[in-house]
Amino acid sequence: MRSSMLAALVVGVPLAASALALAQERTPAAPGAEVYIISPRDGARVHNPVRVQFGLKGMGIAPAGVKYENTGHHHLLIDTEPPADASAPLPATDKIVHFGKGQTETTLTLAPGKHTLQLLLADLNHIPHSPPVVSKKITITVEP
Ligand SMILES: [Cu+2]
Repeated sequence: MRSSMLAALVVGVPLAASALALAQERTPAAPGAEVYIISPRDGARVHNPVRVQFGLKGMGIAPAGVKYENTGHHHLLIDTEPPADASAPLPATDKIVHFGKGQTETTLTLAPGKHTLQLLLADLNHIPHSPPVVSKKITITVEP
């Protein structure tokens, strides 16, 4: 009964079926994996250019497109939240910066004032792991 319903779904709604397949392909996070911002510290007052260093424990870094177990690449979320749909590839915007070459630090120029920074690891296809490996969100103040 159940499998015949599923078969009907696959035949009748191929798009939904492929979305389901994609959702099932999420890369598992290594148990206990942790991503964090080494610097700046939460609450820091900084000047441009702002050097941001990325830390990762329990998993490794691989460039985007490279399939290797227990790895991913960093994404820096600037003044934004992680997307609600963690099963979709992260978009590349000025607030979601991909480090697909495997970089572990960057330098930003930000407008003076408060900003939030958060790291989110994602797999070779830019899809967050399951469960997502996401850092604490920090707030920094960029001084003019
Ligand atoms: Cu990416």
